[in-house]
Amino acid sequence: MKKSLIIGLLVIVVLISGCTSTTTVRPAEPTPGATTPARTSTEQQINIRDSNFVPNIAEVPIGTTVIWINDDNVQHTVTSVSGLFDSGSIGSGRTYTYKFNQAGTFEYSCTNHPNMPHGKVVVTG
Ligand SMILES: [Cu+2]
Repeated sequence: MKKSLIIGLLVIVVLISGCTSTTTVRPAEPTPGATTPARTSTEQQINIRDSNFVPNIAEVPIGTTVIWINDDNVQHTVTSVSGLFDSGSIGSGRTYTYKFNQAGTFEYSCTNHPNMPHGKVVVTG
């Protein structure tokens, strides 16, 4: 009689522990909308293609992050004429980003290829 009681208790303990083990901690799921935070600032893409900045003149609102993408098979640079920014050499398929926090016209060139047409970013306040 006592043996069956002990076995019964063991069964209960196993059942309880079995139940509690199902309440494992779930990995935190991202809340909807939290995957793209701070997407308030705008972005402008400029491709470097066939040794040209495309678009050659980009007009953007203040606070815009400009992303240059080198689509060529040679290295280019995005170098501000006024010295405000300089990407250094951008390899093929690589990018360079710069955020424009002031209004104005910002001309830039490629120091690797002085004959490349200069590009311009026109930042409007
Ligand atoms: Cu170049």
